[in-house]
Amino acid sequence: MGVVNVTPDSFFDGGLYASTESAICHAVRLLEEGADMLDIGGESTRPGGTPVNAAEELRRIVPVVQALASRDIPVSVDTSKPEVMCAAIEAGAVMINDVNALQAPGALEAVAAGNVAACLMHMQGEPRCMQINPQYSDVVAEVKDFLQRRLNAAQAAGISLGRLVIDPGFGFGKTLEHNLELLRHLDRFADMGVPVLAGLSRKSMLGKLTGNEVDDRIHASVAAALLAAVRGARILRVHDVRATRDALAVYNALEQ
Ligand code: HH2
Repeated sequence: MGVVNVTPDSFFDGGLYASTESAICHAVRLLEEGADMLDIGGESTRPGGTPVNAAEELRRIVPVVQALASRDIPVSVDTSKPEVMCAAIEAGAVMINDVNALQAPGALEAVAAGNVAACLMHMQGEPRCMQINPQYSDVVAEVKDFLQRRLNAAQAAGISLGRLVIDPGFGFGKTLEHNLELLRHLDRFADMGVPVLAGLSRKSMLGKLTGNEVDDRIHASVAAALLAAVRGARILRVHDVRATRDALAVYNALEQ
């Protein structure tokens, strides 16, 4: 899954693809590099980020989603707002990627009615304050328990298991130790009966491990993506598609 942020402030690609044309061009480039699908975002969820309203999020993403979907490109939209979900589905998105796991009133209904796939992600707190002292007694068990409850809620709302994906939410209300513990035990999420998505690309945990700034985290990102794949992740949400594809080609050759 290639990431395209149509935002001025995303933590890595903020401002690079903020216009419709540049976002579409970047999306096409990521497909050429080997992405199977694209995740289009109109609001940064970085720690301390400022929320945007639905009208602005729609202005950013809808033309991009329409242009890509009209070329039969599988598009996911990264949003937590039910009205953005509805408009994204109308514009042709086939998946809603929600860092809030469809907890907003109306979100489950929007996905159920739209007959699309959904990624349910775990986050402790909210982006504005999630990195201030996150706490768990057993991070793997607690994140699994949350995701299981959200899978149950989604199914109760009429979204079949075959449409759902789970994500432990690396960096969303987690310390470096929490993130490492989740990556170490990612195979325990792969046992939950739905595909696991992992988003580690360029994240600050990789900066903490390497001492590198965000622009210099491609090697660490590829290593993290590959380790997630080895532990059962089925969807890798990445900014660097080509480099990740190359690493997967080596891994897949051994696994065949
Ligand atoms: N990470 C980000 C955004 N959305 N969705 C899922 N399912 N999993 C993730 O790990 C995830 C996500 C953060 O990355 P990015 O979109 O590049 O940054 P920003 O939120 O600043 O736009």
